Amino acid sequence: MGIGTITFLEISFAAIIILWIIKTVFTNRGKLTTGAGMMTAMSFGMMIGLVGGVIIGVSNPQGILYSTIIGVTIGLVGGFITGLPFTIMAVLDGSLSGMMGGMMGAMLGEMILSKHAPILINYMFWMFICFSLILIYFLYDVLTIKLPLIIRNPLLLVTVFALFFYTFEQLNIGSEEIKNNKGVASPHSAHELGTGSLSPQLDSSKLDMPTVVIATDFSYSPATIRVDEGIPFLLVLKNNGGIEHDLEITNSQGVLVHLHVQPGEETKENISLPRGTYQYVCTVPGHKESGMVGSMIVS
Ligand SMILES: [Cu+2]
Repeated sequence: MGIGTITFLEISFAAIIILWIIKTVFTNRGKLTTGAGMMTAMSFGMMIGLVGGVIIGVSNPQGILYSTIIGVTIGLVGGFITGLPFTIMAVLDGSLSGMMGGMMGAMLGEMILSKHAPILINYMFWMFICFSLILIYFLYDVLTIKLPLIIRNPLLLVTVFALFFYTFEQLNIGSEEIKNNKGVASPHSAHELGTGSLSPQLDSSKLDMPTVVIATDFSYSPATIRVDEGIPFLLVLKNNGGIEHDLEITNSQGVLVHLHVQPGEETKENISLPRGTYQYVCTVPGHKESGMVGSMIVS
């Protein structure tokens, strides 16, 4: 999934702002008050921790422990460095705020559904840009330095807004996708379980409603799926467990279905199977033995 819809241009923009803040703080050491130093270190540490933590949480497949450690470290380093030119108090303030931001960001990044991740990352990214600019205005105000012409130039604001709308455009594509997948969130699987009582209307709804199987550590819900022969359907595997799982159906000809999913994420595949009863299992070693077995009845 990487880092969502953040582009190279946006990353460069953020990098310039980060370097600018660090440069301003270091070149003006001694001229800034302890209060200003604490405020700078706290804001910067917290923001960089939040954004870094969210990005790590979303893109790191190894789980919340590593995301938290990396997120907290990013915030800690950011806050520490920014506090360094000031006092020990600013270093302490920056480091602790950075750790807090990193921890919250990582948790949020891990918890969010993968389809919502680009929206969250973009939101965090633009929040970061906005607060960084405010921080720059603050620093220059405290230093009573007139901002360089480029900042006072209205063109900068125009550029920022243009970039924002450019990203916003991409966000709309994201939400369009979410609208189309709305059915995924509602477990249609409950319908599949009650067989005899299904009305014709409910049957026809299978055409556009996906069949959702939820994997946990270590079972499938539902353990039995009934589908109609000859009608392709969307099989969604959602992982509510803490480790990776998959769902595989094999027969004598080989693998018919294979869906693999990381914790907190979901994958889907359009499938159509001939009449019969199929066993689906998780092929991660030991999982089948622990109970990750289900059956799909195609009739
Ligand atoms: Cu498994």
